Amino acid sequence: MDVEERTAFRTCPLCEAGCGLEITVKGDRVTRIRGDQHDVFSHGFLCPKGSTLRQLHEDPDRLRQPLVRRDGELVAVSWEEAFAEVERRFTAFADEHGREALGVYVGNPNAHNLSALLYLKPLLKSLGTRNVFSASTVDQRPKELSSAWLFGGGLSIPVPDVDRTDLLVVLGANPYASNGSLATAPDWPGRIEAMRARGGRLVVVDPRRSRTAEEADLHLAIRPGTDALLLAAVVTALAAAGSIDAGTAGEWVDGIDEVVALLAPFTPAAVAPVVGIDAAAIEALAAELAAAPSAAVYGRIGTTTAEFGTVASWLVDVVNIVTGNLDRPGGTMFAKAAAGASNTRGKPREGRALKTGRHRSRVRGAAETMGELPAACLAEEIDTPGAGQIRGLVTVAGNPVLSTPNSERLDAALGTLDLYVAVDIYCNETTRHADVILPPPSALQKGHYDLALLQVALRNVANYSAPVLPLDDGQPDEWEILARLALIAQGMGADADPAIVDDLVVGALVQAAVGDEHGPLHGRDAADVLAELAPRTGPERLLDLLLRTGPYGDGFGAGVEESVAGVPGLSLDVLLAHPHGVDLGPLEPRLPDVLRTPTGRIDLLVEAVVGDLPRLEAVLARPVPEAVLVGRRDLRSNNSWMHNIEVLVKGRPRCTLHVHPDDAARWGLVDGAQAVVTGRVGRIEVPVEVTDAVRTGVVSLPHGWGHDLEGVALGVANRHAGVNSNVVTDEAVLDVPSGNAVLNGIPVAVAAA
Ligand SMILES: Nc1nc2c(c(=O)[nH]1)N[C@H]1C(S)=C(S)[C@@H](COP(=O)(O)OP(=O)(O)OC[C@H]3O[C@@H](n4cnc5c(=O)[nH]c(N)nc54)[C@H](O)[C@@H]3O)O[C@H]1N2
Ligand SMILES: Nc1nc2c(c(=O)[nH]1)N[C@H]1C(S)=C(S)[C@@H](COP(=O)(O)OP(=O)(O)OC[C@H]3O[C@@H](n4cnc5c(=O)[nH]c(N)nc54)[C@H](O)[C@@H]3O)O[C@H]1N2
Ligand code: SF4
Ligand SMILES: [Mo]
Repeated sequence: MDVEERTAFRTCPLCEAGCGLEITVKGDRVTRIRGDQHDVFSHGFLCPKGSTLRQLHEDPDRLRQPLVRRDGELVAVSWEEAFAEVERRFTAFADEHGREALGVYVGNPNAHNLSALLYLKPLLKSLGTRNVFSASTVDQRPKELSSAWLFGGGLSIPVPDVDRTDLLVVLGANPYASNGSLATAPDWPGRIEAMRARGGRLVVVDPRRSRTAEEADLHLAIRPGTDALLLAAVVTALAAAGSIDAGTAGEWVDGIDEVVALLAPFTPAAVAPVVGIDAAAIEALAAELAAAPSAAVYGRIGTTTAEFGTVASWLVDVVNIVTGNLDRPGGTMFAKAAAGASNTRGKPREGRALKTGRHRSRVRGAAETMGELPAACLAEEIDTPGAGQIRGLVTVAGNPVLSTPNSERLDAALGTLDLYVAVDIYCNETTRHADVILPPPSALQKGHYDLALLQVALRNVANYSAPVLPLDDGQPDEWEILARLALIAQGMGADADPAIVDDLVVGALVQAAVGDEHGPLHGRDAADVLAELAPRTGPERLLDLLLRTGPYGDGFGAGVEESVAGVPGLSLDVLLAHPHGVDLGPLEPRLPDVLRTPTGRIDLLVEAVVGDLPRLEAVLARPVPEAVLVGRRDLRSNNSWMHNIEVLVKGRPRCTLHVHPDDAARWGLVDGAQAVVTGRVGRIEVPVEVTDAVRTGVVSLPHGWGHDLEGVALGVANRHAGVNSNVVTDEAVLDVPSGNAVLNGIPVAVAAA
C-alpha cells in the first residue's frame, strides 16, 4: 500500500539562525529536508547541519529508552521504572545529604527548546538548591549582565542592524561558521555580502583570518583577550578627535563624560603593544566609526569568554552609543519579540537594579549571577570535602565534560557522585557518569518556538512549528520529563501527574498577566482567561498565552487587531495558520520605552564595570605570553554533540591545531604531525595544521571534541574522536564581574610530540 507523502515546516533548532526547514515525510519517515523557500526569515537558506535532523532522529545511538545503572552498567528500562528509580535515589539522597548537596547544570540546547524554556524554572525551584550552573557562564553571561545593567534586561541586547548598516565591525565572532549568535538571523553570509554589495564595509577583529575575516575589507589580527583594551582605546581616540556624539539616543544616556575620563589611560599608544594592533590603525578604526553614516559594532564569543568579558561587552555598547549608533537603523537596535520578552512587560522605563553576588560559591567564594554560580566552579564544588559539598547532580541538555574548563578534573569529580540524573538524548562524555538518563524525544517530535532567540533577532518575526513526527509509544514529551522530575523533587512521587506542574505554571503566568497594569489582561478574571486557553495544555498553552499578551497579541480581544498588515493580532492559532512564520517587519527604534532600568535611562557608569577597570589597566604592564590558545567553530559541527552524524564528520579531520608557519618552525612542528599543548591544568596531543590564518603567538583548536572516553555510546563520534581543548583551559581564571570562564587566550606551551 502506498503511504501518503506530506510536507511539514519546522524551524531548525540547532543553532541561533533559526532557519525554516521544509520536511517531506512518508508515513513516519522523513524522506527529505531542505530550506523552506517561503520562510519569512530564512527564504530557503540552510547550512549543512539543517538537513541532518533526519540523521539525528534516526541515529541508532540516540536514546529512545531511559537508562538506569544496575551493578555498574547502564541498562535500558521502562519509563515507569526509570522515574521510580529517580524517586528512590532522590529521596535517599535528600534524606542523607540535604538539598544543598545537589548541583544542577543546564546546557545550551535548552535555549532552543520551548519545553525547557518554560519548565526548567519550576524544576530548578523544586530541586531547592542554589548550586545552579549553566552553559551561560561558559558563554554569554558577560553580555547578559552588561545589558541588564545598561538597559534593564539580560536579553535587552542591541543587535547589529546588518541589513541596513554602512559599517559592520565584528569582534570575536565568525558568523560564516557559527551563523551568528546573540544576533539571530538566517544567512549571515548572504546578509554580509548584500551589505558589501551596497557599499557597506566589513571590519573583522580576530586573531585568526576566519572565513568572516576573509570576506572583510579590513582584518585586524588582535592579540587574544585584549578586545576590552582595543575598544577602550577607540573611545579615547574618539574623544581626542572630538568625535563623541551620542546622537538621538544620547538624550537617554548618562555618564558619557565620566566614562571618557575613566578610559583616558587607555590611549591607542598605550594599548597598542599589548593588543598587537598599531596605534594608527586603532585611530583609523575610531575615525571610520565616527565618519560612517551608520555603523554597528558587534562582539561575540571571542569577547565574552575572555578575561575581561564584561568590560568588553559593555564597551561594545559604549562605542555604539558614543558614535550615535544605538537604536537607529543601520546601528545596533533592540528587537521587539512577539512573546516572552521582559522589555515589553510591565511599566516602561521602570525596573530594579540587577544585583550579583547575592550568594557565593562555597569553595572559592565566586559571586552568583542571575541565580547561577560559574560553571568553572562545578568541579571544585564536587571534589572539595566539607559542609555543603555537592554530592548529587542533575544535568539537562549539557555536556560540561567537553564544554567547561579543566574538564579532566570535572570528569573525575563526576565519577565520585552519589546521585546523578541526566536528561539527555545521548550517553556521552558527561552522561556516561549518570545513574539515570532520561531521554527526551528527538527535535522532529517536539513543537518549536524560539522564545529566547527571537528576543535578539535582526528582524521581528514569529514562527511556531508543530511536531513533525509523533512521539514513540510511551515516550513522554520533554516538558513532561522536567515536570515529573519537579514533582519527585517536591516529594509528590514518581507517579504524580505532570499536569499539576503545567497548571501551576500557566496559573502563575495568567496571574502575572492580569496583574500587569500595562498589559491587555489587566483586571481580567484569571479563571476566564484560563478557560479561553482551554483545551490546550503544555508548552503550546503557555506559548498561546505569551503570544496573546505580547506586543502583537490579540490580548484576548483587548490587544491589537492587526499584528501586521493583513494578519490578525497574534495567537498560537494565527501562527498555526502561517506555517512559514509571520514577518513583523524590520527593527524599529525602541528608546526609551525598551528600558527597564531604575532611572528609566541608560547609566553608563556601571559599578561592577568601573570597578574592573583597574584590573584591565594592570594588563598594560603584564608580559605577553609566548603562546596562547583560542577556539574556533566549524560550519559542520555544533558544540560537542553533532559529531555522531557521519555526513557531518566525514572528510578531513576538523579537530586540528592551527599554528602559524613561523611558530611551527620555532617550535619544531610539522604539518600533519602531533603537537603537545600544555597549559597550567592539563596537556593534550593534537595533529598540527600549519596555516598563516592564525597570527603568530596564537594557536587555535575547536572545542567539543574528545569522544574516545570509556563508556561513551557514540559509535560515529568515537571513530572521529578528536581532542578535548578544555583539558587545557583553566578553571581558576574568570572574568571577575560575571564569573564567566575564560576559554580564549589561554597561556600554553607548544612542542612537537
Ligand atoms: N574551549 C571552549 N569551550 C567552550 C566554548 C568555546 O568556544 N571554547 N563554547 C562554549 C559555549 S558558547 C557553549 S554554549 C557551551 C556548550 O556547552 P554545553 O551546553 O554543556 O554542551 P553542548 O555541547 O551544547 O551539549 C549539549 C548536550 O545536550 C544534549 N542534547 C541535545 N539536544 C537535546 C535536547 O533536545 N534535549 C536534551 N535534554 N538534551 C539535548 C546533547 O546530547 C549534549 O549532551 O560550550 C562552551 N565551551
Ligand atoms: N557551526 C557551528 N555553529 C555554531 C556553534 C557551533 O559549535 N558550530 N555554536 C553555537 C554557539 S553555542 C555559539 S555561542 C555561537 C558562537 O558564535 P561565534 O561567536 O561566531 O563563535 P566562533 O565561530 O567560535 O567565533 C569566535 C571567533 O573569535 C575568535 N577569537 C578567539 N579569541 C579572540 C579574542 O580574544 N578576541 C577576538 N576579537 N577574537 C577572538 C576566534 O578566532 C573565532 O574566529 O555559535 C553557535 N553556532
Ligand atoms: S544555520 Fe543553524 S538554524 Fe540554519 S540550518 Fe544551519 S544549523 Fe540549522
Ligand atoms: Mo554558546
